Amino acid sequence: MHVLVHESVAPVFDPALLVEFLTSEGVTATTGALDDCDGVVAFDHDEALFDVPWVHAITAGYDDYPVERYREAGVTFTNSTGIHGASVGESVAGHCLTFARRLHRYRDRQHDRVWEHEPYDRAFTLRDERACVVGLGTLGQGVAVRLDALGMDVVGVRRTPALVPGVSEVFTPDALAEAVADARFVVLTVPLTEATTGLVDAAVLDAMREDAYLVNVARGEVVEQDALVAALDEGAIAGAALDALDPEPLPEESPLWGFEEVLVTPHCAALTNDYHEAVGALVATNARRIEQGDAPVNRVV
Ligand code: NDP
Ligand code: 7N6
Repeated sequence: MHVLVHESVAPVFDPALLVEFLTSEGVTATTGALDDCDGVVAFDHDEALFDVPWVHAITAGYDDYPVERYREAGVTFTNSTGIHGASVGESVAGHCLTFARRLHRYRDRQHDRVWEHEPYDRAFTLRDERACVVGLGTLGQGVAVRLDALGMDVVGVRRTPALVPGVSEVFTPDALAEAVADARFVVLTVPLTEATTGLVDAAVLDAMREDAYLVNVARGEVVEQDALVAALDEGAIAGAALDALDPEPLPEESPLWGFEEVLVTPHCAALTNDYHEAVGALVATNARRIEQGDAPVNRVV
């Protein structure tokens, strides 16, 4: 089994780090040309991947990969769901704490060397506030347990209405407007699919409280961005933390950069200095399983 680490991973981590990790796990791994490899670890699709028996995405989301064409070409395709609960959970807890404790505004003022309190009615605690987490898989559960630990009342939305740790009530997608109505924070942790494209539209934003914050760590296309800008402009919601945008990078002229109550981050909620190890552990497991004729974990097709 020879695994090739594709150059497309470079924006996330140095490909050599994953080669080194896989080698330490006893997996033959290299960078370079795609010839003669049994598997490729990639961040982006490339047409040459149709000629490789197995493709592993270093991401949980695979909306950018031509999954049906892999199936037709007989390519096994696996993803990296399961590794982002702690990183994204902590990022979202940070977003909520930032808005409640007003840290973004103090950091803004620090750059101007201004020592000044926020208006008295602005600061609050997360304790007893409600969060609605839309999508209760790895990300959603990672978010839910952390917000629950901060004393929040956490409800969630998923297709199968089973409870998960930290969540007091689960709604199905048809009841999204009802689920978000009482929440101070609405956190998006769903995959981008046909059903979730534009899921948060003007009607859902309208159903949210005027003092509510939207946190999007899913994909930009899950939110109708023009409707979000309108809701922020009109004060229909209080603000937003946006790690996933449409398009990425967010264009310089986007009005989203300019709102005081919007945090824009460059799709980094999951990034940690050991990301290559988390991906590498999945790749090593699958390299062994495929070699032994077992089904790989995280198989998409
Ligand atoms: P999972 O597959 O573990 O979880 C997905 C969850 O979404 C499941 O609970 C699923 O429901 C639910 N879901 C699916 N469709 C719908 C729908 N139409 N309405 C409501 N809920 C729905 O995925 P992950 O948690 O690993 O990742 C989720 C997404 O987050 C990724 O696809 C990716 O786009 C994004 N992501 C972003 C990161 C970042 O850096 N910002 C990092 C990692 C992922 P059910 O439980 O019923 O099946
Ligand atoms: C950069 C983020 C995912 O889907 O969007 C994330 O896993 C990846 C590593």
